[in-house]
Amino acid sequence: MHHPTFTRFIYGLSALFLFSCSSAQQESGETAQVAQQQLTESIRLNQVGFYPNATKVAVVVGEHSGGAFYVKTADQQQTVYTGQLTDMKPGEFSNRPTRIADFSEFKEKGNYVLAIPGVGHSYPFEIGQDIHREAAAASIKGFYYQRMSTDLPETYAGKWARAAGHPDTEVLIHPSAASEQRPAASKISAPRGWYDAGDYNKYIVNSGITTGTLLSAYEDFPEFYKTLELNIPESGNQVPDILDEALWNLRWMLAMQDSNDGGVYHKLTNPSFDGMVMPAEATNPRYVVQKGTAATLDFAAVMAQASRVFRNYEKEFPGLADSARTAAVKAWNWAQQNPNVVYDQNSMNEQFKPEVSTGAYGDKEFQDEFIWAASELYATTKDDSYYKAVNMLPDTEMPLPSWPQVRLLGYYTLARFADELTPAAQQDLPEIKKRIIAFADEMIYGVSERTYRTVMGKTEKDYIWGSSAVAANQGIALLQAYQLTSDKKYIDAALANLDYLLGRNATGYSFLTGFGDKPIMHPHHRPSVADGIEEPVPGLLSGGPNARADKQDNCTTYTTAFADEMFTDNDCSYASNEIAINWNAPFVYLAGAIEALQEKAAL
Ligand code: 9MR
Ligand code: 9MR
Repeated sequence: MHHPTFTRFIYGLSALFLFSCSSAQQESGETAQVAQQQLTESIRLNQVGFYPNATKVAVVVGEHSGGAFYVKTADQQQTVYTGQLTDMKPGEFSNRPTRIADFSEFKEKGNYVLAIPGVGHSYPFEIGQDIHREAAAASIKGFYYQRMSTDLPETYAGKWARAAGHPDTEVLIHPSAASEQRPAASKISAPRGWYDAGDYNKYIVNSGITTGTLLSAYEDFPEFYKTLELNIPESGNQVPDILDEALWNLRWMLAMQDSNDGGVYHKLTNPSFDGMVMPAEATNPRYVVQKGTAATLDFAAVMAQASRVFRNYEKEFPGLADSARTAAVKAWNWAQQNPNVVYDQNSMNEQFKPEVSTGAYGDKEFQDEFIWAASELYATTKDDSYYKAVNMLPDTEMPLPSWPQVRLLGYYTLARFADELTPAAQQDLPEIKKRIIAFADEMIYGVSERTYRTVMGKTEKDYIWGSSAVAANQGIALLQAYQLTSDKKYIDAALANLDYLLGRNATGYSFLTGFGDKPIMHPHHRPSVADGIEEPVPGLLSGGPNARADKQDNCTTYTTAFADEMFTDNDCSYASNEIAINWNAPFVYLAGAIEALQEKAAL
């Protein structure tokens, strides 16, 4: 049985087989010349496909004389569109020659390849409506595969079925987290949640932005998500699957709050990373560590948002919205009393044993967490005091969201509920909207001059650890501007970043497992490494190129040193090829939002 997310992959393989057969029977003339072309990885395009009326761009990399390109039917029998490559431009980071094939004018639905004499033909791709629907669904389903404390039976997980790992019902209080009511080595129960990434720990800070982004996807596009079925155990209940999935993590997060004081533990973790084994085999002791301001405020924000969202599902989850709201308020109050508790793993390790060496997610600056938590609490309760408790516009910065930087998540929420807010926020809203639009304008400035024509890759700074989330979060910011203006240029730019993630990039990979003809196959992801199945767990987003990756993970398989190419599809590479929930979530938003908006934007 083929898993549905692999159909495009399988299709690609059979199409390649077709090409090699057809090239055996050659005719003469130009058509035959093009038909002789072999598959080339030098043509970079969204390997999943294109909407009929959207911009359609491929980038051709390498020495070449230019001239014509051809869009041909997938069997290569018919040329359906002829265009001219642009003049050569050297890549911004590598200096490699690049040319653009723009076939936006061609709008017929179907399956095609792009062929360039002297270069070869591209992977087959599809033009059609709903072209990213499967990827949008699979990237949420990716969270299901990350579920802790439960079996993944074959009915839902297909060949990636596995036994439950990490019950987390007897979690030790680490000495750094000891309190009078909960002394060191006493136990709490905090099951469920998602594995953070390729490792088996769960971290509140990273869960915060992740879960918030998924809930925002739903809040922005509820009608779309009501129709998106994922084949998870809860499918078929009255609740959209994306919310059922989010709830798996929310239930865990709730258990991370100390009900005695409202503070939230920074993470639930082993002392050190597990080996590359399946979840059920990873049985090291688990701890909750020190409470912190970042964790507690991120928790407050997410619980306030969850309360708002699940208020509409009172019948299915009686009391959930109230519990989430109470938890959010308690967390907020703790942070008011403890506004500057940094999680500093090194100094914690100097004081307490056992030492903890798993992911730190140590943020030292909490202004943005206060803004986000205040925005969510205010939007949910309409109580002015939250809004007034923080300086919402402390400076003119518009930092792209990432795990240590959540200011804009607050602004997005304020913009989303602009019409329902009290006068306290009304005075700032025009400015907040203006800044979101200006931020988007700044991102798209110069994009048509860039070699890959994507917002992603404007500067080397985009290629950090988890750069795929930079691309996806830029896409989200662009979509906020689209929602505010209905100006198509913003959704076009967001779509170009989705093209980037699915193949139009300097590495030539599709970064979403199971999608495209050259998807990553060897992510740093323990189940994918240990399960003995060739294909990695589907619907997971690789971190992507990272200018400093070779120095961070010391893998020896990097082949270039250029920022946009510093990537290796090898499971040794946690600095360029790990998967993580905070990278998947913005992909979910980006792909889902574009699907939801395709009609309005006439894509
Ligand atoms: O598997 C770990 C991954 O999730 C982290 O992102 C990464 C950086 O903290 O560390 C990985 O674990 C490695 C550890 O740091 C060093 N020894 C090898 C571990 C597995 O490759
Ligand atoms: O995403 C995190 C990245 O910003 C940091 O530079 C990196 C090193 O501290 O850690 C990344 O987060 C990892 C976390 O610490 C442990 N789980 C895997 C995460 C993704 O690699």
